[in-house]
Amino acid sequence: MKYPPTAIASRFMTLERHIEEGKRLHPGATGEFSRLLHGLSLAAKLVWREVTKAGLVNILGATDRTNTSGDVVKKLDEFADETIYKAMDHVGHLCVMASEENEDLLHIPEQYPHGKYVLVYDPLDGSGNIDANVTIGSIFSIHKRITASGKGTLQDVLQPGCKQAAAGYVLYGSSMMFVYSTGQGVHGFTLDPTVGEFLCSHENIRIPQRGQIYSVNEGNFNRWEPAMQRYLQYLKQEDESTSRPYSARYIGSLVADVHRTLLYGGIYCYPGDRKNPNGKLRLMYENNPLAYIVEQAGGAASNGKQRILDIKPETLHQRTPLFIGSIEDVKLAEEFLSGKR
Ligand code: P6P
Repeated sequence: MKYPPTAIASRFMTLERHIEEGKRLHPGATGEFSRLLHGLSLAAKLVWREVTKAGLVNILGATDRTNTSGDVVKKLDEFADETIYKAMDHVGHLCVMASEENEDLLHIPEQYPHGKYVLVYDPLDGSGNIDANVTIGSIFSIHKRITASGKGTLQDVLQPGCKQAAAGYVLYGSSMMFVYSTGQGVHGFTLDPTVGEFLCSHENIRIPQRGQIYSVNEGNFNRWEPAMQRYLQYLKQEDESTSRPYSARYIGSLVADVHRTLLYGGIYCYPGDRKNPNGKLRLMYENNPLAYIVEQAGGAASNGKQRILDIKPETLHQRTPLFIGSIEDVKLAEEFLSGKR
């Protein structure tokens, strides 16, 4: 062949073309879905533009608000939340949205058509790291509505993660990445800012069956249940035959820690503890979309006892513990937590 296929494909495999070609894999796909994902990629670029100049303009720092989860709301949190909502509210394919930054549902303005999808998102995860210029990201989850028509309801939103139609995340780091899945594997795109296009850089990401990295905030060690403490001590023991000790990596930005786990393998844990029995991370717009992505890449995600994607949500901002990563690592964690080890 005149040109090596990879060189040409990545240069011309834009996110838009990938979504379009993926559409052909979905019988009966109407193109609504593609326009939805395209709208999200536009919103991501608008957020990226502010994130990259955050240090230069007065958009760093915190507002005087805390959100539903008790986190201090950063100015960029607010900007990202509003940007995603306004980029998506008029596309005509959504019946309702929900976001970490808003207690209640985000309804579609009356004047715009209501579509058959639901968007749930964390506009800027890891925002505690913004002022330190550490990688942060946006996380999104898309469901098909359950109600027939009109204004979307909580019933349309509170669906188990296994019902997701698509999920993904955006990384605002050393480069900007858009990682998504519609159930046909996981694909990563890197923004080429010179042309403003997301180009395919990570086609069909597969997570290693087992890794040698654990990612957890060990500052909470003394609050953990003994089984969780035993699990971590096991990973730190010297045993070449089982490739231990593992290395510790913790960025403190969920989307960055999970992305590294997706590429390198290993496990990210945010366990419950005696102060916060359900941990810190939210099911609907953090754990579910990331669990969908990691499972699509051949990994696993559990709350320590149950598959994340099988959890029936009760409330919009509910938290669950999270153990996510290589399938063998998540299984081992569950064995410790269930007392089998
Ligand atoms: P801790 C950021 O606020 C976040 O929700 C995740 O991005 C991150 O992984 C986690 O909290 C860090 O929490 O308790 O380790 O500081």
